[in-house]
Order: sequence, then structure tokens, then C-alpha cells
Amino acid sequence: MEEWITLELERTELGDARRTKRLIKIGENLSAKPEASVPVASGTWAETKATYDFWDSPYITPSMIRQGHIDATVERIEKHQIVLAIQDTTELNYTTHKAMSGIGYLDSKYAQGLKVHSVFTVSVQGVPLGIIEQQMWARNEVELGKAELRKQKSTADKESQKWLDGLKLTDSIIPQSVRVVTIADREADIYDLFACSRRPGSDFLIRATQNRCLDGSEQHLWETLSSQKSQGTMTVEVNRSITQPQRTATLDIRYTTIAIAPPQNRAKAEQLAPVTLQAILVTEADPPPECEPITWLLLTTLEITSLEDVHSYVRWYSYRWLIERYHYVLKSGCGVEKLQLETAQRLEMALATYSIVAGAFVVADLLSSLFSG
Ligand SMILES: [Mn+2]
Repeated sequence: MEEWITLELERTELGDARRTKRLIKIGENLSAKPEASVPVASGTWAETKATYDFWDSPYITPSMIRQGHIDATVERIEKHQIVLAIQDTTELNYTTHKAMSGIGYLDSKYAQGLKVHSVFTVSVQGVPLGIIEQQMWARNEVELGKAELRKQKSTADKESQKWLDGLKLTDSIIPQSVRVVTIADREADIYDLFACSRRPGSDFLIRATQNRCLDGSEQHLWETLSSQKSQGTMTVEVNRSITQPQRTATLDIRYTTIAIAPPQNRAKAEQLAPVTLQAILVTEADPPPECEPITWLLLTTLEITSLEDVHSYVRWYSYRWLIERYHYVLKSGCGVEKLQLETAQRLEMALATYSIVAGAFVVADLLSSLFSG
């Protein structure tokens, strides 16, 4: 694990080789004891102080810390013909810290918590390749006062913008020679995302939640799919979660081409056009009694020429759990919500460092399960 961290971080460009050496040392310390506090993981007071000094440095930013890992990830991506770019959001809660210190623990905008939106890349065989993008922002912007709010659109707009920003960055970071499929859960069922322009070789595969109106049809999305005859079956591995045991699920497959109509309230004023997509509905035929059956309605720009294509796309979607795993390792495995840091800068720098440590664990986890299984 420490070796992986060293290789991953050694090309991080921080303007001075000694800073990179320090980052590697911090990465090694934290990944040896990810769940421990920073002083415990650092071992000695001198090492602890060196870590805090590094995070306090005016010459280093969180994105500089992430860049070495992103570059290494892009190198891994280049060896593939197609990669999956999975987007998801998690929340880090820092509410209790404020209460503990009683004097305002961090800048007010961090006192409540942070949202973390990551783009995690995975091969089409389900092997994690790494993070290519990560955004963090304060959760409760409403409380930041009017000046800050005026700069932004509504929170809802900003929240949905993260998917479009993620897609744009994915398109620019992943080399043109590599095809990329952006994957996201129901939160990303947004017309603007479906309609936004993508580079050649960039597609998406997104789980639908809304029962959208279809263009030129009386029927809505869900009825259109569920009224199809079953076109085949397949199995997918469902990973263990808090609520469910690991299992192999057998799915009934239905798919067809649809055109989703633009949102009615905006269609005219903004001259929005319908978007033609492939829709795939998979439903679990015989779920174990204690399990919630799988029902995924997926919308994609990927071409479907055979049932085999549909099998691949559904399997790719099933790899979305890897980003949940990554965020879980960041939160629980690395205990980042328990970080006792005095400034917002230290916290952001620490989070950037831990985001690489968490990535290392997800990669190592999977490699060891491949070798043992
Ligand atoms: Mn989500």
C-alpha cells in the first residue's frame, strides 16, 4: 500500500522536490494508519508538526495535491480503449465540531459540512483506475448570507450543474483516443445533462427516476419500457451493503429507442429540442425475500446493436458501487469527519491528501480480492 502511494505521488509537482518528498511521507504515514488521528498516524510530534506545516503552506493548494494522482490515473486510462467515468456526491458532516469547541470550530461555511463530488474512473472490467476530478463545497449556502447567494444561481441549479461540470472535465481530461462513458445514479436524471454537448467518443449511462413525457407519444417513459416484451435475461453481481447481502441477481431485460421531451415550462422560451436516447429497463425476476429487487431504468447515448451490448451496459452500470465504496472508505475508513483541524485550509488540504489515500485502498482492496478469489 505504501509503495503504491509512493509511486502515485512521486511526480506531484509542488514547486520544490522537498515538498513532494514530504507529501509522500505524509501519504505513507496516513495510509499505514488511515483510521488513526493525524498525530497518531504521524508517530512523532515532529512528524505531526511537519504534516500541519505542509497543509498550512501558502505555496500548495488542494488541487496541486490531487494533480499527481490525476496524472497517474490518466496514464492508466491511456492503456484502455473504453473507460467508465463514474460521478457521485457524498456529504461530510462537521456539525459536531462546532459544538465541541464552542467557539466556532472552522470558518462558518465549513461548520455545517461539505459536499464532495468525485469523478472516479473504472475499466470496463470493473478495475478502479482513480479519481480524475473532485469538487468540494459548503453544504448550506443559504446560511452564507445574501452577498454570496447573489453570485450564484439557486442552490438547486448549482447542485445539478456539478454533473455537467463533471462531464465537461471528463471530456477534457480523458485523452481523445479513449472512449468514455459517464455513469451516474438517479440524481443525475436531468434534461440539461442529456442535452449538453459532448466530445466525440463520450457517452453517458444514467439511471432515470422521472417518468418523463416522450416526444411524439401519448405514453410516458416508464410505461413505454414496461409494456415491452422481455427481450432476454442476464445476471449481475450485487455487492453487499448495509441493507443487503451479496447476491447474484437475475434480471429481465427490456429496451427501446425513445425521445424525451424537454421540460414543458422551459421548452418554448429556451427553444429546447427532444433528445433521442436508448432506454434499458432491467427488473429482478426472483429477488430473495429480504432484498429490495433491482429495478434500473437506464438512459444512454450508447448504441445498441445487439442484446450483448445491453448486457455490457448493465454490467458497467453495476460497477457504480465502486464510487460508493470509495466515498465510504474516505469517510469511514479514513475517518475524515473526525479530523481535528483548526482552519478551513488545513481541512481542505487534509481532505485532498486523504482522497488519494482512500483511492489507494479501493485499488488495493479490489486487487487483493481478485488475487484471493
Ligand atoms: Mn448519489
